Amino acid sequence: MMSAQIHPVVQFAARIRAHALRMVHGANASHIGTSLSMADILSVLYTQVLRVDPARPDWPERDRLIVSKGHGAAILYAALAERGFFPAEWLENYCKDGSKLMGHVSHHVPGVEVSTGSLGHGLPIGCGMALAARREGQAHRVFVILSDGELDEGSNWEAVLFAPHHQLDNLTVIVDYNKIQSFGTVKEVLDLDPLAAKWEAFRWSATEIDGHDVAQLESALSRVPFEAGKPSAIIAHTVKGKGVSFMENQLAWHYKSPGEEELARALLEVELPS
Ligand SMILES: Cc1ncc(C[n+]2csc(CCOP(=O)(O)OP(=O)(O)O)c2C)c(N)n1
Ligand SMILES: [Mg+2]
Repeated sequence: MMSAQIHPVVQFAARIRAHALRMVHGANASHIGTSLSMADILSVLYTQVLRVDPARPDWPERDRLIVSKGHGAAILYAALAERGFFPAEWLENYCKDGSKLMGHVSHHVPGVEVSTGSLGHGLPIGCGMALAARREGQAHRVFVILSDGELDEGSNWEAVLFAPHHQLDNLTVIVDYNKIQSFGTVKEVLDLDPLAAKWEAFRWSATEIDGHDVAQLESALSRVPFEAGKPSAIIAHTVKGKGVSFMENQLAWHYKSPGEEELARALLEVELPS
């Protein structure tokens, strides 16, 4: 297939996957599986959903995105560069001395709302932002991407209680439900199932989708809030390492960095013909 016929969201996802692989390799850094897992979610958000202006990262009416799984910094920075917030050349210095692009999400980077990486803080902050917007009569929306292992942090569940109590229907959570955390599967470490039912029980409006199917992502994200007066939760079933066959569902790629030969093989799988 010629790239001209490939959906722009899929092209964007392929480009940010390739950037993230090069960045993590260049820095000998961890967390490539984490990045690949949310590539399609970020692509749909940045190409179809978020009302942002790369020329004015502080535009007051912008939608807010908090990537609470801050160890996924590489692919967020890649998405921001592709969306035009800063030059793609910056990505070459990811995680290196003197670079703004630190290995966990940093608010010093244009387009980033909040520094994250200490897991469990993104949703509480997102609740505060959504409540403030409501009280000040502002129309922007707040989106928060959480990882599944992150849900072991109790702070999330206080926020899950808080948001529906305040009827924060300007708040949407996307859970990157890849079923793997740093030292084992979610099932082994602390089982979350039935996850959508838990959010519903806390009075969120929840839906489950395939987090790599861009049509499903677009459909869900374009329908928020699912119900007036309720926050929305999208449980996105994903695959850690998605897009690189030898990384998919492999715990090792939470920490391991691809060497030269692994990078070359991975790029062959993710890059589209130009
Ligand atoms: C408060 C806190 N505790 C522990 C860690 C160390 N840590 C980094 S990533 C991670 C879990 C990764 O799994 P998951 O949250 O499912 O994210 P994924 O990479 O699968 O998207 C942990 C425990 C952390 N960053 N913050
Ligand atoms: Mg996980």
